[in-house]
Amino acid sequence: MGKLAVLSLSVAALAVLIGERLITLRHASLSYRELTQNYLPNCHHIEGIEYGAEDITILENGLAFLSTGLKYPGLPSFSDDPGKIYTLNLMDSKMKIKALNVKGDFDKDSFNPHGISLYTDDKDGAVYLFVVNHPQGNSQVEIFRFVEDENALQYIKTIKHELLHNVNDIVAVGTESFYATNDHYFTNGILKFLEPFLSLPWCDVVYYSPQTVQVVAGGFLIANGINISPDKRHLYVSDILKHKIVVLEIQKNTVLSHVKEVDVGSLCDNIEVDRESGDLWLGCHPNGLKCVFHDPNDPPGSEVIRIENILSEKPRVTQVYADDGSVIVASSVATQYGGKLLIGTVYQKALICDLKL
Ligand SMILES: [Ca+2]
Ligand SMILES: [Ca+2]
Repeated sequence: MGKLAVLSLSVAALAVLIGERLITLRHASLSYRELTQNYLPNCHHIEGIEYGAEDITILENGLAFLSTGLKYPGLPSFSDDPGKIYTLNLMDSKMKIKALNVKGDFDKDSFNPHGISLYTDDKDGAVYLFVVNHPQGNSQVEIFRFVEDENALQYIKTIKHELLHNVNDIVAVGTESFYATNDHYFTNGILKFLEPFLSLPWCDVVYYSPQTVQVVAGGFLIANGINISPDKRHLYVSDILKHKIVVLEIQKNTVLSHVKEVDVGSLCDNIEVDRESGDLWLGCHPNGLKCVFHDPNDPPGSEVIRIENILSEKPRVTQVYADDGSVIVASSVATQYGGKLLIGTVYQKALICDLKL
């Protein structure tokens, strides 16, 4: 075969591959999906949140923690200021956020908080906040103790490990131990881009304790949110580009078994678990491409999905809220407390609504 023929065949093969990839990505990002509005009563934006509240979690007493100001490579961000953690007391009708002051030897200027998780120590009632942090684009986990009477975080320690290379979310299971999701396998920029483009399912879940660090589950396209059942027996992981929540059973901390996958029909990001019912609340991106490219004239929408009875044979998956982006853009987390639903976003506002009875 002549050189020209080889070249022509190679170009044709590449064009077919790229075409096939674009079709696959169009399906994975649900970019063709039409969203029907599904509103809740009495929604209003939370004053003071303008640059995202990517993750939110709530203490048993109704105090919500909001991780704000994320700067994530490849996604829009609209402020150069360092990120902050805020609290919002859902038992107080004023609904005013308060910035948590960080005490101790901690670099606040490079704080870039992402996924968060609370852990209450049964022994003394101390509350710990675990925060995924990306200073200078790196990945590490910060552990703080919450000092309630000062509305402050006492810095305790930073955890870095080669297995914790692209951490997205965490769930704390002890005062120094947690499970974490990596949302990419590669750390190099171009390879990171190619990974979802080629649908490489190489993302994983890592267990960390001071004694053991190891990969405990793999095969995710993009492992995003993670959380745990109230009885601490099951982990839930969102495989965002597969539109699935993966259920894993914890045999031992480092031995997990795959139980099932539940289709959610949306790109679900963080997972919050109702401590009484065990229901999962998911902040989801109804259209992944719009979320990445963010055209203000055609903004990404927001969607909240609830899963009831996830461990039963017939889990119930319900859409609780949907907006085309005219109210709230790029929802990444949803969590409820006392009849209120809080919705946070990757790079825009946060919303609070009344749940329908
Ligand atoms: Ca989280
Ligand atoms: Ca996330």
